Amino acid sequence: MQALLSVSDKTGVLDFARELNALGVKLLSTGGTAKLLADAGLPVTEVADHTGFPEMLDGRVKTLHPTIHGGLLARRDVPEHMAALTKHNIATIDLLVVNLYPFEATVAKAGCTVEDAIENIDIGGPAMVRSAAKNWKDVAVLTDASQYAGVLAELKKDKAVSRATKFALSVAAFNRISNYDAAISDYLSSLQVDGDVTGVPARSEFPAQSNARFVKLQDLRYGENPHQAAAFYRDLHPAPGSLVTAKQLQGKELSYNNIADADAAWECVKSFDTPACVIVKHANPCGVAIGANAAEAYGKAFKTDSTSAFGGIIAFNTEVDVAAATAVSKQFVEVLIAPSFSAEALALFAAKPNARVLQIALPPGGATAWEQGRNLQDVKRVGSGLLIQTADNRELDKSELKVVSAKQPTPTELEDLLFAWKVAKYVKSNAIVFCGGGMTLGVGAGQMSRIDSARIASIKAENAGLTLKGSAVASDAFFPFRDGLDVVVDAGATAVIQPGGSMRDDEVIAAANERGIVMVLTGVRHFRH
Ligand code: 93A
Repeated sequence: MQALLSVSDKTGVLDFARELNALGVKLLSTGGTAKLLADAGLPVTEVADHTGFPEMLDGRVKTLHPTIHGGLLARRDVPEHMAALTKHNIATIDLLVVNLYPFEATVAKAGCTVEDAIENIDIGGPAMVRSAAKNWKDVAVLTDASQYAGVLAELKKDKAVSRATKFALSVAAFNRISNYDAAISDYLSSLQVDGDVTGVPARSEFPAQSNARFVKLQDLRYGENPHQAAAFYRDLHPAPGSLVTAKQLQGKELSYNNIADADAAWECVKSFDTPACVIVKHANPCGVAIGANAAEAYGKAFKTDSTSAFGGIIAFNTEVDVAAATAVSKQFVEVLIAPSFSAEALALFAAKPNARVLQIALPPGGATAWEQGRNLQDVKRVGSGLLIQTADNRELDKSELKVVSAKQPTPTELEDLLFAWKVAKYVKSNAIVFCGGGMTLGVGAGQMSRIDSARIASIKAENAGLTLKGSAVASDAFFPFRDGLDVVVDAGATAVIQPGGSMRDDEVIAAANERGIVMVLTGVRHFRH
């Protein structure tokens, strides 16, 4: 077995090479790495001696030679490949250890010149890594010191590196190259096009291009409207329990709007830890409820706004059993989402072949645990730019609530308030959400003025024949004036939850006291646009 070691970051490589040597592996190496090994007394052949071609152009050409790439790329199972190696007197290279010129670290240094940056673009290293990674069945390619120990353990135990490890190393290698090239591309793109490219470029903390990497899942028939083209991508490493991990069990192909609405419904429903149902229409929940089981939660959610629920996206955070399926199948449903379905429930939906049924496993440890850990990003396109922010995954703890009214909330009111607050986070701003008894009673979404959202929410409750008397209401942002508050109290609300923080908080709190209602401040805002 022959190994080629060529590393800029020499951490751990000497020990690794020593162990390889002890296992009888022949060592090939480039200038600096070879010197390190030779100085430590290891038998090592310089690549230049191996190829018979000297390093040249200040080291720009070291390993770019058929003797090296032939040794890496030849398929051991193809006799013609092996015959070609013999003909040209090329020995196979079975283990490649490369880490690249430190481009990222170089450009991160204050005062890095374009020249410095360019000289740190590694060419020969990535070329070898790609050759080895392509030929992963025959070559183990190590691109990071953290991989040395595992490979060594396998070599000691089995005298070979397993197929699974070689494949994993190949994937890691291509990921590394891809990130490396992205860093080069980001840096070069950040240079001012008409500026002095030989000077010190202005470089911000954030790369010029997003480092987000996506995998295309499918082309969509069209976008938000039929004249728009669209495709669906997922993050390279998606969060468990996210929409992109869904398995479609039946139904027509998902459309752009289906996917957007399904995401809104799923994100909302999975934030509850008791059986819950969320019905979404045009990106807003038009009914949200919790219940003893899926069927009860659905029944309550449907009641909020049965008109809008028609053709809606319905999501559950619990198994859809036959009772829930029977109830749901009475309405026209575009997409149905749940972590699981009973066999009878699925049989019931089989009779509705157009309904899209998605199964998504809940994330381990709960949605919020995962999202907080992952710091997911929200991206919004603006003109030829991007707005990127961390996701709004701020969950409220009861202890953060501040009762500012004279009247204290009862335990039931507190529950209703927290429920309303949870829902308001998923309603487009300005959001006003009336709730009671673990269900939404009226949802006012997406209005330019808060008072209009309040009016719409109460009109909708009235249309649905629901009483708002004694209801709890959540407002996603503070009341700028008392007028919005008066509308919700006139409609019947007796408890309000809102962030607070308005210049006129005093006036709004005084109004709450004047009207004898409970007011709770969260100190957190949930704009959603
Ligand atoms: O200048 S290069 O792009 N040309 C090459 O042919 C080449 N071969 C290996 N850089 C090249 N390398 C890189 O040299 C490796 O990727 C590694 O980072 C570095 C190790 O050089 P040394 O062993 O001389 O320290």
